[in-house]
Amino acid sequence: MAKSLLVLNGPNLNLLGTRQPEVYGSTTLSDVEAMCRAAGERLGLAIEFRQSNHEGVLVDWIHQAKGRHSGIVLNAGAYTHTSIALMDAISSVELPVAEVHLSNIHRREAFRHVSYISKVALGMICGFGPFGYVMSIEALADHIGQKS
Ligand code: DHK
Repeated sequence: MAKSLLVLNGPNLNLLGTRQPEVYGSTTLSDVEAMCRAAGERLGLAIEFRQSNHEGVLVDWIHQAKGRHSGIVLNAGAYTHTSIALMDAISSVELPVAEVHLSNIHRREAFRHVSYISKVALGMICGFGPFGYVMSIEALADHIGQKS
């Protein structure tokens, strides 16, 4: 069976395309999903793509990823900067996590410079818009030894 990655999106990312386009661009979340699926196909990886506005739901999905997926691409939205629960969930499942942000969080408000996810992620990509998701998938594919 093909290896798979979970691509997980947090709060407000369902509004991509119309939400502050000057910050997040005009690409919709379904466009991002299509880009992820194309990258997965190219690399021989199945992609499960999800979004929730609820912290506990994201925690549940991270738990369920253990044994089902080989890694997680995570844009936790604003929970990036607040959620010890998400950080602990990632530590608990011991899966490689690629943290991604559309915007460059270090060019923005000081409260966005702190990431609880970065403390447990394999690495982080930010500031390259939706292409960051593709880079994250490639980075995880390389990490888990997946050859296309
Ligand atoms: C998305 C959000 O919703 C913000 O809360 C983060 C991140 C940045 C992004 O750039 O994708 O601060």
